[in-house]
Amino acid sequence: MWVHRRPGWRLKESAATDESVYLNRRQLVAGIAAGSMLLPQAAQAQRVTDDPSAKLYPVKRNEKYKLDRPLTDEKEATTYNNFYEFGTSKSIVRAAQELKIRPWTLKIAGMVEKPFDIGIDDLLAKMPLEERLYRHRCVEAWAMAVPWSGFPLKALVDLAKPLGSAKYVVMTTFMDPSVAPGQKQFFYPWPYVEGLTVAEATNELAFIATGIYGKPMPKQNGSPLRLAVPWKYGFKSIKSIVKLEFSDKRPTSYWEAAQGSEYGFWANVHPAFPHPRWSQESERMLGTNERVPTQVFNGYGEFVGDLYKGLEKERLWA
Ligand SMILES: Nc1nc2c(c(=O)[nH]1)N[C@H]1C(S)=C(S)[C@@H](COP(=O)(O)O)O[C@H]1N2
Ligand SMILES: [Mo]
Repeated sequence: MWVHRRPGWRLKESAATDESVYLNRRQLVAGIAAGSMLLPQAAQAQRVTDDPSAKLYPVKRNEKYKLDRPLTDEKEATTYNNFYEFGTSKSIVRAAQELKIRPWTLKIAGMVEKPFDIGIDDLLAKMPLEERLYRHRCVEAWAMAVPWSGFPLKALVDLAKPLGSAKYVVMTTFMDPSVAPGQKQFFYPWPYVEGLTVAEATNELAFIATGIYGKPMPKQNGSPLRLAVPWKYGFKSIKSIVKLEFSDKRPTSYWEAAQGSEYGFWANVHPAFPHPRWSQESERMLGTNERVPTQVFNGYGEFVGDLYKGLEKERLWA
């Protein structure tokens, strides 16, 4: 995932992240006081969090969404990231901790009955939270399988009350170069924007993830609101959303604006449509590095295949 001016994907793949970022500082101090740095596993795993939604998790798993492969190791899925706001490498965990996730306001705008703002904690209290096991396939050909917590995007669309004339849902990431140094790079079309048709957004698979592995979403994975559309390439799954706008015009999404010859609006996964610079026939699982064949719609054709009937002339596959 790069434009020719920024060969970020060629950077080292090792996502070595200093675990100390995650240690609960009080436990760390207590550990030192007790004369031992050997914290129990559970304490090691516990992340520092300024996220007041922690008490909401874990949420009940919806067993309808099955995986064909083992879950990716939590450490891998939460330390190997794409979040260009914080840098073009995969190791942006530390930089992303600068993001302030409270207060956090989501703007509902555009073609709706009545535009409104809603605070993240009010929204979380209104939405039907559940856990889903989903695959994730980055256009760069790495993949993972993770337990997201969150709610169907349809529940949020219903809350927003779009007008019948709205055709697209346009989502936007926060814009603040003072916390996200990547946004100082003028040749990227900030802020990050993504869009779905209203039909896609209300498909049962479209999910707003607010947590992962039974805990609130880490900042590096797109806290506090992040899209998960597992039949599309990963770049559609926009992170840290601040605005949901309804429109009758198709938006130009971030990667389309950055490199339209390589990334399109629909970006549905298909093994037989190569990226101009690499094959999409297989993918590499984070953690195990196992190579597995890529599937049409990332294996979710039974849910979403009907969405594209009559659109065969479009560039449906990234
Ligand atoms: N705002 C924003 N959202 C983003 C990105 C980004 O750079 N900025 N990267 C996308 C890409 S290319 C992928 S593969 C996924 C990565 O999500 P993860 O880091 O949680 O695995 O986030 C997507 N959402
Ligand atoms: Mo990606």
